[in-house]
Amino acid sequence: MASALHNLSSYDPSTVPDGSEWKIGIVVSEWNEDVTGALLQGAYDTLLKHGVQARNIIVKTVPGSFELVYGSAWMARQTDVDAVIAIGCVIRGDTPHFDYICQGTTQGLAELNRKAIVPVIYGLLTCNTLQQALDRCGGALGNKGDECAVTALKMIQYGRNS
Ligand code: DLZ
Repeated sequence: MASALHNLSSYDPSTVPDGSEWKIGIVVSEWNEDVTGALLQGAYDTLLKHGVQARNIIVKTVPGSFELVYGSAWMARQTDVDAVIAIGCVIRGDTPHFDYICQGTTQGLAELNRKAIVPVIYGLLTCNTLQQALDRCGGALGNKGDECAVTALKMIQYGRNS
């Protein structure tokens, strides 16, 4: 689907599994916390909407997006969650640091998925500007947190059916 016009909060609720028996871990980066807080809120509200009980949503913070890899690995290994949602926001600056953080975090989260302890959902915004991030955390293009919550429930079900 072309992302330019895709609203991240648009989905068919009838396709989303009931989450009332499942436990979800959410790992949130403190960098750009106005954005990551809004992403967290979107994910949290969407999980509740699909039956996940508040006591079964475990939220932990990490300092920056790069730490999402360790934080998600810890959550997957040390708790009994059925899926982990990793939430962060990297905004391009003046140096190549942006590229290294994005690549390191993305490859780390992908590696966790390959190890397949539980599904790890990619909630990292990689934006050129703050406005692009604001558009995707509850603004003009919806909320990527909503998308992550829906994806987590679908991936848990995927693992149960296979
Ligand atoms: C250092 C840094 C920079 C420059 N920018 C961001 C960012 O836009 N978003 C983010 O989540 N984290 C950033 N960080 C912090 C790194 O992710 C990481 O926390 C530090 O490099 C310490 O490992």
